[in-house]
Amino acid sequence: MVDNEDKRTQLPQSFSLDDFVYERLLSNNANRKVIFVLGRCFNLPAIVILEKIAFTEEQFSGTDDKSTILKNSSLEKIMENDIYQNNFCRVDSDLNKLKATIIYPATEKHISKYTEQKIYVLKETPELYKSVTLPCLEKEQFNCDWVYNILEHRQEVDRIVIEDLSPDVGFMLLPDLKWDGVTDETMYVTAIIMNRSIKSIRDLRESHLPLLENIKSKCLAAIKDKYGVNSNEVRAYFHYQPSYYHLHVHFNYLKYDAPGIFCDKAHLLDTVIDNIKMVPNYYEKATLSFTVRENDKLYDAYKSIAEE
Ligand code: G7M
Repeated sequence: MVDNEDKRTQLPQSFSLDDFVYERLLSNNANRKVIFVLGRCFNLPAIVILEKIAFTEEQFSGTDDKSTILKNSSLEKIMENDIYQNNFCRVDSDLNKLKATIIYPATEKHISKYTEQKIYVLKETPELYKSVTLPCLEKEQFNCDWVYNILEHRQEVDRIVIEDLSPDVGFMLLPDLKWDGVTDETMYVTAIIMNRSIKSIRDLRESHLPLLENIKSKCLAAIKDKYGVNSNEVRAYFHYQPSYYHLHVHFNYLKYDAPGIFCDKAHLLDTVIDNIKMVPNYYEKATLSFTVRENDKLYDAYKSIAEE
């Protein structure tokens, strides 16, 4: 399959999933109710990610009859026994939307990322970061054009929640691609920093504390303002390794188990700030563990070191 990293083909405005020719299932996550499907659109590879959306309280409490799930449903019985009954429930299609994310043209890296595969944990010393991780990510990392489109106000402009254009401590906060932007129960916004020279937490030093403190205080205030979520109900963290090597902070609603929140990948913003306050070059000296997928080039790179 061709790699489409340099092709900037866009889907036409009139695009519908009828234009998507199914090829194969990449993975199916029954817990998250998300499916990743590979196909082709206009002869180029495309990935469609379909996700069932969480319920909202308004779908039940709406005063307008039409807006409540229960008022417009029909039941199809599966079984009953004593006081127990199981049914399929059909609801108005407007109240039962799927979130559909489309990646087009999809690259080999995207296909690999969403393919079901084994994962392994690696321990990265500072030396291994310099000799193995850094050269590998410089060659293999995902393109960050979508990040620069945001920072240069070319895309997602109307989605920006708050921005601070300072080159040193500035950032833009906006809904993450993983969020539909309306379901409060799964609130997920991301702060992308203005400075283009910080790839990940590995690069963070004492001089970046004002940047981290600025992001923390302004983003938590903006989230409270816009979504009504208190700062003690927000999970603020980095990924290590991230998919995109331009520093950004994930913020989501604590009750929502967003993908990538586990200790093998997530580093709390507060902990990162504290570590740097205690040891100014903590992230230069620390051994950091993280997970890789079997098909990741980074896994190959570490495997070849182990075999030497
Ligand atoms: O794993 P990492 O820390 O690199 O996470 C990157 C985050 O950026 C993920 O949560 C993605 O869902 C999010 N993201 C990726 N893309 C391509 C976009 C995009 O085009 N727009 C927005 N708003 N978020 C994105």
